[in-house]
Amino acid sequence: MQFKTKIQEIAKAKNSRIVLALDFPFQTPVCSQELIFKANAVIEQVYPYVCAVKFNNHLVLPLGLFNGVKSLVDDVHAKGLLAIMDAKVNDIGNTNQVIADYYYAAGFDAIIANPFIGWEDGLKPLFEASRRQNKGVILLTYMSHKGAIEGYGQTVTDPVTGVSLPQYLLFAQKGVAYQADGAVVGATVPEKIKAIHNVLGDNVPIYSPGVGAQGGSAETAIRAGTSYLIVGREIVLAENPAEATRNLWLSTNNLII
Ligand code: OMP
Repeated sequence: MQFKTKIQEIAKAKNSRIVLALDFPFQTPVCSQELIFKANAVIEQVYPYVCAVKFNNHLVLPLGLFNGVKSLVDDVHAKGLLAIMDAKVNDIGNTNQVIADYYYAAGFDAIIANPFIGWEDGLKPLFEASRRQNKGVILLTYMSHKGAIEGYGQTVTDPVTGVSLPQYLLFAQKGVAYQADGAVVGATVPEKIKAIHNVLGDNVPIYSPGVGAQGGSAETAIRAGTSYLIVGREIVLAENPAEATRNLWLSTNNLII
């Protein structure tokens, strides 16, 4: 089963479109045991309300992939959730494939990549390696921060068709052509979500970070076409992560998936 189908089934069963971003603030000296304990505690509290967990450098750098993160990925799976690696893969194809193979060996179900690198000798080997291992590739399409306009928002001319259009719409078209498992579009830019959703239709689900800490609204994003909300600090830094997640779940679970 493809990653996008797997996550859809879990989301439907749990009536949740929330992806937990398991990001903790910088802290030294690194105490791996404490960090793993904190991460386990958050997973334990929020798993009933989420469909997946996204990992970032926040945990891979201090813990290491096989020394700490893998045990958390195992824990995520044991809770019936999927694990996404936010590697923002952005290199030549051979390097991308090695990066992905390590993350997949640690058990990750999908990886986030940057489409600016292009297909031949860039994304293609990554997609091929991912398909072979039945893993998903999610492509950045319009990021949630202000500076995203400088890259994802620029007007470009498609070298194949000669047509001028916004970069993010060209990335959306490519996401459909590559049969990507998802497109990341910031919850902070609902008008872009709408425009990208028009191109993606039901083929590629939208993942939106930027709710809460970055100022985006979950409901507005969903109404614009988002399928999954990626939420970090609003949950992880909350006094009561379970309550914060449950509140977000309650405010979004009546919106049709
Ligand atoms: P919070 O802002 O704390 O909810 O975290 C958002 C998470 O989504 C972080 O892990 C970011 O690195 C990630 N993210 C964005 O915030 N914006 C993007 O455009 C893309 C991502 C991402 O790829 O997940």
